[in-house]
Amino acid sequence: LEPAHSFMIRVRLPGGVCQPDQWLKLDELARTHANNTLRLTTRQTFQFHGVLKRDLKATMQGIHAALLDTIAACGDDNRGVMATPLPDYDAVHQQVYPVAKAVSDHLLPRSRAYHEIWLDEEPLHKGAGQVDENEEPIYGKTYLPRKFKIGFAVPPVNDVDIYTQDIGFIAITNGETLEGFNVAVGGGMGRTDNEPSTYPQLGRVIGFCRPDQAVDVAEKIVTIQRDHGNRYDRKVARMKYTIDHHGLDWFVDELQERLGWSLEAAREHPAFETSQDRFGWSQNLDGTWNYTLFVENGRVQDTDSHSMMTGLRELAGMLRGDLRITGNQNLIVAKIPQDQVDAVWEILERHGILAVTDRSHVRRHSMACVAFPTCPLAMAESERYFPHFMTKVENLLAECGLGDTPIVMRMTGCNNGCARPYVAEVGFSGRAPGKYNFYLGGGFHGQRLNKPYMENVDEDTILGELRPMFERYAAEGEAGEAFGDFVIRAGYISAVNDGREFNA
Ligand code: SRM
Ligand code: SF4
Repeated sequence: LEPAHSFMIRVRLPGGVCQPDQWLKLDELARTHANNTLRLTTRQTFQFHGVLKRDLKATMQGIHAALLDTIAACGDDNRGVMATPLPDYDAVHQQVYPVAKAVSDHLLPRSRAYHEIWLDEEPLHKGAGQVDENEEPIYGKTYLPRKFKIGFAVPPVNDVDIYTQDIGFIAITNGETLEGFNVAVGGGMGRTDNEPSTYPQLGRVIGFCRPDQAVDVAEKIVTIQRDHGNRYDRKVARMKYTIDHHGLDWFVDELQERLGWSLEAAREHPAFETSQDRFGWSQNLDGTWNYTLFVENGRVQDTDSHSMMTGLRELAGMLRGDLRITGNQNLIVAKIPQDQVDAVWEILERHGILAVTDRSHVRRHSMACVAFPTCPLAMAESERYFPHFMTKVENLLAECGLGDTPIVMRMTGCNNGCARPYVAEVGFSGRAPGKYNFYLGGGFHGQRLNKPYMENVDEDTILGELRPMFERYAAEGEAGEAFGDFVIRAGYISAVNDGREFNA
């Protein structure tokens, strides 16, 4: 008998844009081969959980039938490329999205192994799965030392946490025209507990490139990391360590040499204001509408209180627009024609989806990673526990007179940082069942790292610590002052603008 091993499958979906017929196919696969849920991820794509080994191939072929794939969604290569999905900035989005897609396509592994293994393509030569150096002009035979991540942000919205990406492209616009991108390099979240040589880091801006130069810039940066990243110790193999080890000046020189030209000086852009999604209705330039839904921790499913999975299936079946997954695990029903607005609203209402969207600011500014029961690296609960924890935080905020204050809170089940907790104003990472490291002082719009405040503490301790901070914030916080800024000004924690200060 074949063992009932079960697997997670992650779809590749650059920029999070999904057509309604693709949604319908993925929904069908989730019901036939996975655990009846779709999981929207922090990198704007779908994960299936609980796919049995014997169903793997059928699921992969089903994903292929939806004109999607899972190539490079995992592995030591360039992962899913993120892009601000805001359709109501449509003129700019329409120019940024194709660049993000082009970078994603260009950095795909060229090997046909995926097609040979999953789609029954005839092996070209050698055995299935072998890599020929000539087939992989960018990655070579041994690929990258570690995973690699790229994002595109459109200021003032930092909904892709641009400074946490290995390469962050920040759109520079002139009115509705995209002029190019400021390029930030060397961001990343992953760290290891009790290993001070590891730390989260923020990307640093090294210059400006035009839209038609972005693919070249991305490729050359990837090759620097390929050639100079640490291949001996995976814990310090991400590009942030390569840059910190050799120095930013060395990196810029190396890039210039590989490009054969220099980046221009970085340009001014409107300040980032938020890392969150704009919930509710917004209108596009062409008169179509978008509705951004809060999907708690990205889990699309039917529950006792709502039938989100069924409702979104019904919606995808009639929608003449598209569906966009945000970097905050939420969903935008996008480009809804005027004559479908009432029908979309009726479906969302009838399935109880609107009621789930209408939650407190603090909850809608929150994210939790998957963790138990599917993540093999989890040390504590995250997705299943965080909603209960958030209810306690909401109550505490109300008791402290802070009402519906937005605070960015994020939780992960281990130190890897899949919900980007180290740029949250308040972050948690699991240490053991019921125990978390507690971080404070991140920037409201992802501009600053937080710092370890307490280690290995339980819920009572966390809430006990937060109460006096919230009370002081209510009494002493200045107008418009974010909680993450307040805890620094009030002396609870020091500011971390460079990851090398995180463990200090
Ligand atoms: Fe992640 C590994 C889930 C975004 C840093 N991540 C994993 C694995 C695959 C566990 C494993 O290796 O066996 C998790 C699967 C759990 C499950 O049951 O589904 C997992 N990561 C996720 C997702 C689904 C979290 C979520 O709740 O949405 C996100 C999927 C993103 C996607 O669609 O591609 C996810 N992971 C991230 C992010 C956030 C981001 O990329 O913006 C990070 C931090 C950013 C970064 O990479 O610096 C992240 N995941 C990691 C790491 C640590 C990497 C490091 O540099 O140390 C691991 C473990 C590893 O690579 O060794 C990891
Ligand atoms: Fe798993 Fe840790 Fe990532 Fe959470 S942060 S999904 S527990 S690897």
